Amino acid sequence: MFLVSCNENTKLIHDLESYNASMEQTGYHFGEKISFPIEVMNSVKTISVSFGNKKTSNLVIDPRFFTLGDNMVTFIIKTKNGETLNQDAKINVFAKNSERDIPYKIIAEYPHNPKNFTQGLQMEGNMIYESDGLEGFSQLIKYTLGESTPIMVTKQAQGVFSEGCTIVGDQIYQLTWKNKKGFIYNKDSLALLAEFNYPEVMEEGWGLTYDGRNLIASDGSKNIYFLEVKNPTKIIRSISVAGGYEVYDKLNELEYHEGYLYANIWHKPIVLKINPVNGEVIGKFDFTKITNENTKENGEKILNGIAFKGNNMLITGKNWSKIYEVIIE
Ligand SMILES: [Ca+2]
Repeated sequence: MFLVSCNENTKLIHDLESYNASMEQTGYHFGEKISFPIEVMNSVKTISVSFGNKKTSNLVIDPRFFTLGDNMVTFIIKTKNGETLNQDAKINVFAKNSERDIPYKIIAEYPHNPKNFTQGLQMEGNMIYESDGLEGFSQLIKYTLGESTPIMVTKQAQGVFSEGCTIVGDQIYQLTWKNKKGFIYNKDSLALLAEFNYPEVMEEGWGLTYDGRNLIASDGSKNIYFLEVKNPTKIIRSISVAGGYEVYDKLNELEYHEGYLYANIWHKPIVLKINPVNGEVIGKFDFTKITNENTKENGEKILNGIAFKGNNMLITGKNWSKIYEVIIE
């Protein structure tokens, strides 16, 4: 009897595991129900989903429990034999509509200092504001587009690794990677005005932008956090990002422009256009060609820098020697 039950349990877990694995590509959408194959359901009394800190016995993909993108869950199965079994699974939730490839044309190239390990890029007027990373080399600089010599430089203290930056009125906000804090500078002089702690839930500081109301930050996950400007430790709301057929994580440099959020992804030659209301990716720019040209001799020289010059996008990367101006078609 024991052996039979043991074998049945092994088979049940195996069936559940292969079903869940087979569904990773297909994914689910909000409102759909997870329907397990009949051979699984035949041996099951109840099945519930645990997310670690919360649990539901409803198998509908409900936004109260699931987020867009990948969800790491554990299925808790009570068998008809009265035993409890656990099976870990990745449940992918996709956006309602598929993202489209956005056509573009590169219409201009400008110099970019290849010493700059770019982590944040923004343009205002004819001026580029750039945050550069690496310990011992971290800095905030400003220079005229077309020049690569900065007209102003603020170096970071030893031990600080700078990340994304954004303009908020007459100030600049800048994140750090692992120092758990950010800095506020005077936009004209780049003089340091204040420090803040970014929210505890953000494991690291990556990208930063501003939508006219809130700071918007990434932390290297699939999540984007909207922070209060006056107190950036406070999260106003957050979104998870996914496309119609693909999950994305490691969201990095950000730019908010005309109602949409643009993000590039760590070690990928693409820029996503995201609906900032719900996290759905609506379009994707493929910058494989310029990324390959710039990444040739060092794989860490990745695309990481999005700014807007009017309605044209500016793209650069870590240690790239150029900034590209992109007209969106
Ligand atoms: Ca940016």
